Amino acid sequence: MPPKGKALQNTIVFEKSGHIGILTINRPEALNAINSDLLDKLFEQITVIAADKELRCLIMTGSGKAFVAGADIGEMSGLSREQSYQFGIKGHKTFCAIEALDIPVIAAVNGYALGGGCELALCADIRIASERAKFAQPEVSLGITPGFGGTQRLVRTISQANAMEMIMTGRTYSAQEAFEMGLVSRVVPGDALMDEAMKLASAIAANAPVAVRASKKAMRIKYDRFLHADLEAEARLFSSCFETEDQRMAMGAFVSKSPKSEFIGK
Ligand code: DAK
Repeated sequence: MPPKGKALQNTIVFEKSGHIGILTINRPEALNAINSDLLDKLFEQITVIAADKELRCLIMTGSGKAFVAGADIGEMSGLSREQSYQFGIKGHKTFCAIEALDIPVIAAVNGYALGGGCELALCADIRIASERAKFAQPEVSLGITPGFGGTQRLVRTISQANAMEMIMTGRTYSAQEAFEMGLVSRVVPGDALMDEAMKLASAIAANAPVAVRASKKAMRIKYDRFLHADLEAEARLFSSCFETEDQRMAMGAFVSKSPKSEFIGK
């Protein structure tokens, strides 16, 4: 059945197909990078979804060749420590609202899921990936730490060693490697991604809604314990990286499309 509904805002598109919601991050000209405005619209849309009692499952995906290529580096490049802290708190509010949905959330990762994009996928209950998907937490190569919950959600999702390696190296992982680490539950051909996501969502939506919601809540108890306090600690740590020479140099190099200098530790 084709999705019904209409776009609420430009950068966030929401459609419904029966009991299934499909939320698309839609800023393809910047590979769906998350800026403050997009974050506000995402929060607004999640609030609408939370109030919709017809919905039984939500799929999140991205338009074009990216799921989300990260937080918007141009917007972040000039932030002060205090502004970066506020940006992080705003991100946590939105990402926690996704996790707090009582229906299951599936991330259908269609392409780049980098930095804030990988962190957004981590807010879903189930992640499936196109074979074209790429995953990374490259923040340390930009002079900062993950700031939308990656340091906390990654260690709760995959092994400590794999999470440490992924964040400390900043390297990019293929969809197959993400599957082997347990970051995604399956990899499917690119053209089949949304069909597979819809099949999965339909199977979930055909089950008893009260039981599905109760199962989700029960399975999240251990994961969610201390999460909010841990995210607050993350926010304090990443803001300490802002206004450093390394952060200004690395983000400035991305924005001006020039090569990075060596990091100096200041
Ligand atoms: N931010 C802003 N613009 C981005 C972007 C991003 N993350 N990623 C891509 N774009 C833009 C590019 O600048 C380009 O714009 P124009 O030049 O056309 O105006 C357009 O998207 C297309 O990108 P490319 O021309 O680069 O496309 P390619 O296929 O050649 O390369 C790429 C694709 C994904 C390899 C490349 O775009 C890339 O390396 N992008 C950056 C990936 C990245 O490093 N992402 C992680 C960002 S760090 C925090 C909160 C959150 C976070 C941290 C702190 N606090 C609250 C403080 C999270 C941090 C991150 O996510």
